[in-house]
Amino acid sequence: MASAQKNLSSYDDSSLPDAAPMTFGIVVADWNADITHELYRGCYDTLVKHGAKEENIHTVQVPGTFELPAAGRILAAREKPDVVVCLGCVIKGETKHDEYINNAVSQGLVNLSITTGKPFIFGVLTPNDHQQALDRAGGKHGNKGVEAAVTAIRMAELYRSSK
Ligand code: DLZ
Repeated sequence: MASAQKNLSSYDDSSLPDAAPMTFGIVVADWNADITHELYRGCYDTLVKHGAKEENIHTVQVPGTFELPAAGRILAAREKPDVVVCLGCVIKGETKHDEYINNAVSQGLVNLSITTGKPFIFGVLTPNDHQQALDRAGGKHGNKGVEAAVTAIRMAELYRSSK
């Protein structure tokens, strides 16, 4: 029987769509700034590397990860970007604050994506300790801000094709 499967593309660096016509919002939390500002750098540089124009990348800083959904909504309404990337880092501590924040933010961002029809990208690290965060912000596990940017470009393409 003939297969109806689509050949899935690998979306490595060379197969990503050109980001030149796309517009982006980035919200970055300042809590754990040594980590989140590195995520931001990786994200921003990756968007530009793939053709995004600097004037089409709108950035907002917020105090902590908990503020990402509210600020993302404000940024989306103000600048009308194709996609909003939200970057933060919540490190596990002695209390359950990380669970409350991470659950609220992941739920908040998916709710925004569904209710607005615009993609909101979850670029939040949820490490057990500071070293795990460093490992994912330019360390041995790469920079998750780069991955968030790649996801944003793919989702911006999908969003633009739906308009
Ligand atoms: C309060 C708090 C704590 C304890 N830890 C973090 C964290 O690890 N990462 C982070 O981004 N934010 C943290 N915050 C701050 C909250 O996200 C938020 O800014 C405050 O609760 C005010 O709403």
